Amino acid sequence: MSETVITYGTFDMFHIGHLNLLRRLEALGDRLIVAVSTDEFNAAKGKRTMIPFEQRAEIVRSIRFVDEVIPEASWDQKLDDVKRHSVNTFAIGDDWKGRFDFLAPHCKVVYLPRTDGVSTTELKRSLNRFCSVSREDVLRAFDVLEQLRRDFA
Ligand code: C2G
Repeated sequence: MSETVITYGTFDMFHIGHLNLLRRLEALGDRLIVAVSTDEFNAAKGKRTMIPFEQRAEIVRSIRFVDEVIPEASWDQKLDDVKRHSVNTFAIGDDWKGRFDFLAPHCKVVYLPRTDGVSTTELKRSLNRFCSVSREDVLRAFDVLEQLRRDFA
């Protein structure tokens, strides 16, 4: 009897926190379905994504222990998904603890610990810091240019 697990998420800028979660889900069953939030649904969630849906879905689909990727287009599709795919376990990170207990009459509901220290939001902040040039860098560059101008005047 196959044990089907389903989870939902944006999976923007795919990182080790996402991979750790999906790897743990693999251990909960023998078939893993991942519902990836569409760009439109992310807008409804108030989330701006860096990577468009098709690419986020393709990255998740390429993970060897993911068996199927479906779009997550609304908050209200979970129960239909559980029934349509004969899901045995719904699982998601514990930042959602309690939010999906309404599924408990239809399947096991599991909240797994998140991976500390990594998030898409933090990655975006680090990227901004990495790419932004500080005022001090600009002033230092002008000083060097000014010195070069004097040296070669
Ligand atoms: N996650 C994690 N550790 C992190 C970051 C994320 O375990 N450091 C987990 C989240 O708990 C979630 C999954 O990875 O289970 C995907 O996270 P997001 O892409 O942020 O998805 P989210 O916005 O939580 O969307 O209907 C449910 C929503 O679509 C969930």
